[in-house]
Amino acid sequence: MDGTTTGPVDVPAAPYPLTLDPARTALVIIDMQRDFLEPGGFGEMLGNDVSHLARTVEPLATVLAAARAMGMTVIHTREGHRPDLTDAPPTKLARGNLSCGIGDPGPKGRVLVRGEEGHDIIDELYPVAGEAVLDKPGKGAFYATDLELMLRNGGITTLVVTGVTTEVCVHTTVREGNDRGFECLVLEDCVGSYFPEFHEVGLRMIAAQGGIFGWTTPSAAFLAAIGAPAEAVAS
Ligand code: TIU
Repeated sequence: MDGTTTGPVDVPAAPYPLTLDPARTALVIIDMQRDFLEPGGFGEMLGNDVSHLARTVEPLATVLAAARAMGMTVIHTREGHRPDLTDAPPTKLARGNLSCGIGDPGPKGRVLVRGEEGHDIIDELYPVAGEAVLDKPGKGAFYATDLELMLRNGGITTLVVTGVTTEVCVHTTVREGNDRGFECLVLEDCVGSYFPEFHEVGLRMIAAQGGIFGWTTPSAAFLAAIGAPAEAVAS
């Protein structure tokens, strides 16, 4: 952290304010990949309307710019598999009875395969040097990855979770993080679902019961609380 904020801050959130220390907080960006966000990708092949996810890009780009300006830890994840698919459960490969599924050639290369165009992160949020890019075979970012090790080694206690999709990979990651003792704050406008109703209920599920899995808040509330530099927020 080389930012303007020192020490813990209170972030207005549901179900109650979350105290976090930006120096011990990681911005986690889940699966903002072409395969999920762009027409012709895996998300659309599953029968989804990808336009529902587009609204997350601009606010997330603002949060990412602020995190970079403040020197906050940033971690990007990508869901996908080795080219030989040895890390993909046969059940996952078979799911959906798709004519073009995981590993098959599609318009953006082999679907959800590492190294292929569709598997990579969209240009607007592309990682820069110093930001971890974590390849995960499952929905959760902790399963079969070294994320927990990286976070513990970095002294991270709080995750600001963003990305897609709200009720699938975001939810799974928040649940996994919560069980491991990390405080998880989900930025409401920086997560999205192909199903608006799942998005709404997914957010409510996180904050219900006194914050059973974590907290939720709009990105503007988070940025104001951490004292994000105005030029980063405006860019
Ligand atoms: N299909 C769906 O909603 N999501 C996924 O398959 N992966 C993620 O959420 N990243």
